[in-house]
Amino acid sequence: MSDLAQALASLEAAAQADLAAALDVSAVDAVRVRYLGRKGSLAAILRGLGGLDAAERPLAGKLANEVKTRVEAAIGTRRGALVAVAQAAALAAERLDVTLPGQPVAMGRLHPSTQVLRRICQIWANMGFQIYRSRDVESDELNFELLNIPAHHPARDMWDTFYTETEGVLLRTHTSPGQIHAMREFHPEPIRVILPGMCYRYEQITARSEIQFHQVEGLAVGRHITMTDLKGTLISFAHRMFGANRQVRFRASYFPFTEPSAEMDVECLICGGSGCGICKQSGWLEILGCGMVHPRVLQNGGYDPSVFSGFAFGMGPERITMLLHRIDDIRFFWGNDLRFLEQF
Ligand code: 2U9
Repeated sequence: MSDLAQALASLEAAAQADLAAALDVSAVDAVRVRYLGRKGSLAAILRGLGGLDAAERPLAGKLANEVKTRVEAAIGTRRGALVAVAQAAALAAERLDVTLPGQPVAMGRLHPSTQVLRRICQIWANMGFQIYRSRDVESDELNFELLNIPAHHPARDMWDTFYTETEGVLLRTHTSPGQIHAMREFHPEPIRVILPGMCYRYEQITARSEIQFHQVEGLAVGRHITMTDLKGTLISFAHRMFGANRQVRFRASYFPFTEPSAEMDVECLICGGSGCGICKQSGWLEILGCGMVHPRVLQNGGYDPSVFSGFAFGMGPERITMLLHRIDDIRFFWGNDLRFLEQF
């Protein structure tokens, strides 16, 4: 027994001496392995416990544990001190190197419909049209009445509307009320404006229709503006937007605020006119509505329709984005799904 106590005492003394001599963390770790490791000195002593009398074993085990605990504590203390010294030395030596390359930041980008909306606006700006913004919450008067869509007129069925709890206040169903604002602001000067913005319709959400979507509408008012100006201007837009060689065609249509009214198609972007699933085998894609501003609407804007005339048009950037990128479901636009958005 006293032999064992002697061996433990000298083990502890040797470990303390080695620790005092250890000048870095790896030297301390080597001390741990040497004395406390599985093949270390303490393990060797403990294997000798088997040779003791059964009565002596508990006391011997206790002694060995006490030595082990003290040596472990000493190792921890020495290690902590050396780590602190090493850190202080590193801080002093390793100054901030501002020439190192920075951490790359994950860049966001514009929503696909914003990208197309901006391209459309840029083309119209290049053609001399000024961007005119107006409110999303509108009056019944501007959204409908002044656009020649009186209450109870069957044409109102073309726009399913979100009404607010305030009588006569609604979410605009098109950007057209902004054109009344523009006319009333600028008359009797001539106008060339485009109106990009969000519109709202109380509709079933399906692959083809959403309750919110953008529109870009345009308006030109002046003296001697004719249907020829409308056609030439819109053809020029289509060539800038879809390519200089694209065929376009106009079809007669109906809108309450224009007379005559038309829709413009471009040669199918997918098949080039030979017929495919996207253009329903027609070879044509409808991209906008247009017409000569109805005299009553000109009058509501403050212009004398016997002197002034104008043309107007409207298009849906989401629809155009879908055609350009072959997106087959409009719900992707406001679905906030990164798997969709990160493709653009
Ligand atoms: C005023 C005078 C005339 C704007 C027009 C259209 C035809 C049209 C739709 C196309 C796709 C909207 O996004 S869409 O669903 N627009 O077809 N818009 S003429 O005419 C106006 C507007 C205001 C004072």
